[in-house]
Amino acid sequence: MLPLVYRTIWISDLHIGSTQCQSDVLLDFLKHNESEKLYLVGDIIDFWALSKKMYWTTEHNTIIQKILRKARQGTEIIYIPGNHDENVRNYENYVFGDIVVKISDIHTTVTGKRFLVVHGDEYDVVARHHKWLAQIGSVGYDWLIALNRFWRVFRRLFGIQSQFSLAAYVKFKVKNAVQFISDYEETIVHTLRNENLDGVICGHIHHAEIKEIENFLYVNTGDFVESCTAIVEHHNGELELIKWNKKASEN
Ligand SMILES: [Mn+2]
Repeated sequence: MLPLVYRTIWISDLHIGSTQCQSDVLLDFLKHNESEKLYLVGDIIDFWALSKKMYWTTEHNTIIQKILRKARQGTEIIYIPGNHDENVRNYENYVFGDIVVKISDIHTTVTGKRFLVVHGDEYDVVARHHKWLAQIGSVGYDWLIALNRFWRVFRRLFGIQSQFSLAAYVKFKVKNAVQFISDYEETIVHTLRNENLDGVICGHIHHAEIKEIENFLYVNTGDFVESCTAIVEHHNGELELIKWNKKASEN
């Protein structure tokens, strides 16, 4: 299968160096998708996780090599650090193996639309003011839903009568997660909508989206931890959300 070629690709929240990174899917994505310009929108290498436990597989090495090779072969690569790789923020405008580090960037589409590209943790009130809480809160709610399903089966199997309703707890968590996402989107859009921009392209909350809010395009790249998503710009300037799974490339 020939690689798909886009004008621009945005990926974020890869969390390389943590056990959470879906490195096989990510590598497969990098193999089958090329672009003139590639944005790495933060939380690329997870230094938080690495500082707790050294975890670096050969696949993680291959991913880094693959990205560096793209840069060498002419893809313009811009690395915008996130909060899990915030130490890279000290290297603004440095060039590492043809990859430029920027705190944020303005991307202009082929049709002239202007987007601020930023990781986005600065718009997350929780991450900004309660770093420890954000670290605990990074447990995904999809995971809770799976746990709830398991708990229900388990209870039925063993006839357990439980006062504790995990379902209610999960519902509460999910409601909070949904509320968190909408608060985040609202904060970002309200902060940026008078800045002479057509929209924002960010990551951070691991929830991919292309959505118009009050005439402002809110775009989120998602992650390669749970959803394995990316945002691409086609040669006509159209933005698309892509969900990658390994099977898609085998056809
Ligand atoms: Mn982040």
